[in-house]
Amino acid sequence: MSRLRSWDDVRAGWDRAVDAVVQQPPDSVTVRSAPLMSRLRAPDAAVMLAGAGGSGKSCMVKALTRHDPSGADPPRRSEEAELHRLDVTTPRGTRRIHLHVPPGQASYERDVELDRLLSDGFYPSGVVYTVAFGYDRFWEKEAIEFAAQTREAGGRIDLAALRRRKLGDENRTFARVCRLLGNAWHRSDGPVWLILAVTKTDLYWDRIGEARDHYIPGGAESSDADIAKLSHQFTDILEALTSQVGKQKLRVDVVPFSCMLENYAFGTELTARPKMDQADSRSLSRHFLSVLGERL
Ligand SMILES: Nc1nc2c(ncn2[C@@H]2O[C@H](COP(=O)(O)OP(=O)(O)O)[C@@H](O)[C@H]2O)c(=O)[nH]1
Ligand SMILES: [Mg+2]
Repeated sequence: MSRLRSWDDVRAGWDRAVDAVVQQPPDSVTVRSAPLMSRLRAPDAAVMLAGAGGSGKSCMVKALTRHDPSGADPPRRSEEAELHRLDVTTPRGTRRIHLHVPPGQASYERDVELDRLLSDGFYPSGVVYTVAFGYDRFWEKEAIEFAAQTREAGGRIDLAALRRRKLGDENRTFARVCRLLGNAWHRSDGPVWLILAVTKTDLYWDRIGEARDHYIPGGAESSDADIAKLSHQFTDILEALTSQVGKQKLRVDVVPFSCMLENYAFGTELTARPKMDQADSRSLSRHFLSVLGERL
């Protein structure tokens, strides 16, 4: 009988990804947009890329398909569901995947698209879920509201406050997606996988161990009581999903990711800068792709 993966195994996978930054692995997996001519071909796998708004989904798609994420079009709030037809080439061959990206913000469009994707009979065989350790971008309207609320409550807007707010939002979005996923995957026959992509790690590379312990059950508790509570909430949701779907059927990986080095700012105030260089960030992207390639 095969041994079931434990959370320690998941943690060891994370540590391998962190080591990859030093080792600079070669390219083993490449992704490109499917050529126009062959777009009608049925996909080998349907994959969903989900995560809260501003957690880095669009940048990840651009980086993985080798478009410069900081290039031409400015970042914007995604209102509509996107479908990317991608050819992923691994040492085992090329697989056509349909990558569905529902909008991340709590919105009517998001709910409709999530319900559609995860309704009876259709379910993704894999999900990449982006989480940003509280460094999700605030879109303009949200930032104004948050600033007003904080001022009214007599609070201070600092990095800790911004992160607490975003980690709370992240848990709510994750809970909703996991509820839908749990039901869809519970009914499905085949094996399924979830890769939690912990994005923007360049911004907190000096505290990368804390990010690991925040997202993988059984890690050390944060010394900040609010963060510790948020972490428990997150890992409870993850554990509930794995027990609902079953550890035999659901493979979970938690992998650090970074795809562009950009300052994190709130309004005009700079709150964090990248703490790694471009080569390290590329190594993380490459390692992430190799994990994705293994699941396909
Ligand atoms: N430092 C840093 N910033 C990132 C990274 N990925 C995304 N961002 C920033 O986060 C913002 C939101 O990312 P985006 O991909 O649009 O998020 P989405 O709403 O999930 O699609 C981007 O405009 C970037 O400013 C990253 O790897 N590192
Ligand atoms: Mg987007």
